[in-house]
Amino acid sequence: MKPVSLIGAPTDIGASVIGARLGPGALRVAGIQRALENFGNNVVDRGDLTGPDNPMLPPVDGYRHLPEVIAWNQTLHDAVFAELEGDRLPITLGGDHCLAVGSISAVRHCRAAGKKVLVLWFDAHADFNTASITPSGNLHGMPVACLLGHGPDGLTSMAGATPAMRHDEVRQVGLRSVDQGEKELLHEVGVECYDMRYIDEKSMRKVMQKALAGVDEDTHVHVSLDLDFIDPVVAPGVGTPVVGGPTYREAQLCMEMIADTGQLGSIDIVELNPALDQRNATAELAVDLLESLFGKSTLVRMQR
Ligand code: 4U7
Ligand code: MN
Ligand code: MN
Ligand code: MN
Repeated sequence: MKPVSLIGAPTDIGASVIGARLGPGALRVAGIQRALENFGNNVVDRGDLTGPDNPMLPPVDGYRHLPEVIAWNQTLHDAVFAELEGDRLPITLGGDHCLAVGSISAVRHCRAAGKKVLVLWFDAHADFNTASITPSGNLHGMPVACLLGHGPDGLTSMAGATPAMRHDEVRQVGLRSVDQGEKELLHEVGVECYDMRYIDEKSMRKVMQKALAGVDEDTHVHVSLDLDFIDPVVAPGVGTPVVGGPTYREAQLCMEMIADTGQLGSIDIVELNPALDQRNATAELAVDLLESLFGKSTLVRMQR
């Protein structure tokens, strides 16, 4: 396994519910570094990035805090890029999900981009809004659209090439709250989505087999984990909870199946809101899921 770098991005600049700025601290309190070291990983905590404060202003032309969101993402992009160029595995500790523009643009931008890239987007939401269709103006509801070229210049061109990603390089798992305009755009663009109905009908195992189809030794897998992916009974510490999500074990299975590929290259842990959490349970859950991503297994029976 590559050496790991933790990068804190303490901001809620893309959300309207504040509190995600406290996420990196809560993940550290939950023991993120020690947990990964226990698997024999070399882990360095790079500390927290800095960026503009959240001015809590209303949207302008369909976007809230666009200049501030661009600033945070450019800083994160540069930090993630430096880790990838150093052949390390960066974990972004968010912060809200607008940050995935910066981290994933860095994946596209780096040397490893000679490789194939697969982004696995775990989320209750599709994050596929644009200025004209967003119900909120919140940029944490737009990062996938931005990465696929639908968004403001400052966020679509961060990887150098625009768009940063092709639609068939992103697969979304766990969707259950997608706005009407978003749904239409998702279909038009053709993003592969495994919504909750599909997960219920086919099982998480089938879904992950499909989501991981085509991953080979030449693939960089990026995991973008919005903690509102998991059912809020298990993961209450998020700003935009949606009932009816995956169970603890279903979420673990996703991570275990990704670990089995051996192709994990970079991670975002986002949307943790410690101000809404219950005794840091959601941060501890995030650490459990990370352990599985790095190969912790409940397997007792012999491997086939
Ligand atoms: B998250 C929403 F309208 N779609 O755009 C929006 F429902 O990163 C929610 O997935 C976005 O947590 C949630 O504001 C963004 C809303
Ligand atoms: Mn999200
Ligand atoms: Mn979400
Ligand atoms: Mn959210």
